[in-house]
Amino acid sequence: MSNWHRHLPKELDPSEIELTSGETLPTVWVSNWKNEPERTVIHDPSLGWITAGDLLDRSEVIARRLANVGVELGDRVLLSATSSAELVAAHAAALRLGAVVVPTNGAYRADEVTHVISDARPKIAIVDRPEWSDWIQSCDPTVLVTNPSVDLEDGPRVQLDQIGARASALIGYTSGTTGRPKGAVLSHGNLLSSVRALEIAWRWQAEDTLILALPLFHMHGLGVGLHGSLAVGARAVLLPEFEVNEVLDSIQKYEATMFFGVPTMYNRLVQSPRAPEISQLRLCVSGSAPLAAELHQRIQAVSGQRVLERYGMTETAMLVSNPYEGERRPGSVGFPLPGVEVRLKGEPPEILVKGPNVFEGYWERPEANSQAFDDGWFRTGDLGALDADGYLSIVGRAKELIISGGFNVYPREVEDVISQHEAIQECAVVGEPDDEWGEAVVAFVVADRDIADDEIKNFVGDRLSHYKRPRRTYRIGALPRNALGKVQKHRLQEQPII
Ligand code: MLC
Ligand code: AMP
Repeated sequence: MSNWHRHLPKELDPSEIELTSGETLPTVWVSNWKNEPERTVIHDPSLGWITAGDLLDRSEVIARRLANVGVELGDRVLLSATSSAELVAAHAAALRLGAVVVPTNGAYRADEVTHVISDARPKIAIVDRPEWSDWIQSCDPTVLVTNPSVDLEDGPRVQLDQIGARASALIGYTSGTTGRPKGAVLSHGNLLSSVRALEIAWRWQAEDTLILALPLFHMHGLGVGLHGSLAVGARAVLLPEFEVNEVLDSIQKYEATMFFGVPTMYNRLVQSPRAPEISQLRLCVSGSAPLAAELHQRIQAVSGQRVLERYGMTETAMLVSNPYEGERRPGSVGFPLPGVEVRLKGEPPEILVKGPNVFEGYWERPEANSQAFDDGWFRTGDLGALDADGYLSIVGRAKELIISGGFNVYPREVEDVISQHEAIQECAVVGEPDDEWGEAVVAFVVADRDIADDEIKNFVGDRLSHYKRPRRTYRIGALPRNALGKVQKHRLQEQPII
């Protein structure tokens, strides 16, 4: 299935499309910045508008500082901070130097941080949470820790923008279909081809202004929102958190044209009496989790806005999107993006993908890599169906994954923590349908005494990110198991609650 011509403007001949030009993210960004240094590109929450020239200079200064402390081509640089122009400059600096950025969720607690540190072995960590310093240094005292402004000594001039499209740009931690979080290594070619496809499909232009309230440490905010804006030479207004009135005020104030969000954000927006204000945007995109058809229709009823739903993954960047022109079908993710091939295989049918955007493998995980690919096709772990018009829908998951408010939660990780609780004999964690979060994390436990929801919530919250905490805990007599002793999660809801 590769009917991606359905994304192209009528005047564009498919043979003219070049997604992989051999360039890298920073060579494209730097060329834009040099062409128009006075142009405003990023709106920082406290500093206001930052120009292309500022980013060019600032990223060079930081790159020199990084090189001065020994960061070399291919070294990993961990980045985790609230959205700011400083973070953008640090990100660009690391990439310009040929280092590999490891974006890391700021909600991570000690064990999650030390897992990434010991696995990726970064040379430096640029973070804005003081408690992380101790966690990082306790795990690897050789990692230098600094803040997003990278207040290190200035260094001499260094060669920048020297690497090629095949060089690694990012390692995004994800559990994939199984196991502990592993690093998906994405090259510049992967990431650039993906934003080029979006540029064409979504008619993204230099005149656009995006309201970017997504965090800059996952594919959606970073790989789509930030990378796309910088590659197109457009503007992005960074909001450090998602707050409905702040988003709506920013749309007015900065004459925004686009908003990208997860379904939970749209659910909150549509409840505001000011929701009709989103009608003035040229494009609203939803992704990272299923957008309920009912929510899609409600947004349209309230604001006239036909949200464009798309589908992507950490390992692949963006894969499939509803069309800019033509029907944006509620409950469907649309057609493969330019360059992307999609097929369904097996029973139930799993979505397999190929394309210049698809990563080459997980960081130092040869075994996981051989399971992740099927004859060159990447196995998404998502189940799909195609309708008669060629629209793809995601109908389920073959992988054990809960998506809560757009963040991924791996039940196994939460189960491992709950099992350490003194009163718990065994437990199983699943996602429950939830109007606000899409899915809510809930735990079923076998315990020798009553267990309050808050007890498990706090126990997990001390050890894992806040969004992994079970919202509810149900005490049951025994976990349902099959003849082989495997827990039957689909039968948990049938169990009598004690
Ligand atoms: C916050 N909370 C969550 C949560 N976010 N609980 C479950 N799931 C979440 N995602 C908790 C808080 O800790 C708090 O708990 C309570 O819920 C209310 O918090 P809030 O202040 O209302 O939440 P807020 O900070 O506004 O965050 C909501 C959100 C955020 C939707 C803005 O979750 C978010 O930024 N989501 C986007 C995730 C994202 O970027 N995903 C992209 C992945 S890339 P308490 O106990 O204090 O009340 C990807 C690939 C692709 O998937 O295709 O894009
Ligand atoms: P991540 O590992 O954070 O990149 O999450 C990727 C997963 O998010 C995919 O494998 C899907 O299960 C899910 N996902 C992303 N976009 C959508 C969407 N539009 N609809 C349903 N699921 C989605």
